[in-house]
Amino acid sequence: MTLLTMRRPGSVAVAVFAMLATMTACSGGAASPSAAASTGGGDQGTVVNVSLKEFSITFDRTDIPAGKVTFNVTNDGTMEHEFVVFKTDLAADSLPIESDEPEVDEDDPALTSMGEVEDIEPGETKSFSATLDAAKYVGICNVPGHYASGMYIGFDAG
Ligand SMILES: [Cu+2]
Repeated sequence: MTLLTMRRPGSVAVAVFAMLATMTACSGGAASPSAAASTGGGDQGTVVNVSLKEFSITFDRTDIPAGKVTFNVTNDGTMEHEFVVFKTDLAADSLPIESDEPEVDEDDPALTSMGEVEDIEPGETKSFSATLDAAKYVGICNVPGHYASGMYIGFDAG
């Protein structure tokens, strides 16, 4: 999905398709059991403001209690990015890489996806919420090449 979008960065149709495909995948439940779209109402839990740029990821807070967390992800860079959170005991700079693509293997058993936002254009903010156990997590941008360029951040919840 990401590769398709990357090859046609200007295509609104592809972006919409990607969003619909993501929503369909989420309704299946298996890939992102804790992810939920932020509706703007209700309890957002702990809010973490995330900044993406070439090529780094920064949070506005380092203390993240376990429980519901809402990530407000802003693309402060000049190219399209995405943000994915994995629960994992691996170090942030040591995630498994796919054999045929320069990106993290999101299906690796050492990684549990907690949710993501894709296709974030420069200047755009997208949000998602996840319920985090007290554990170790890594947030990355998995646009091909971006993880290896430094777009990752490790953090603990709890
Ligand atoms: Cu990126």
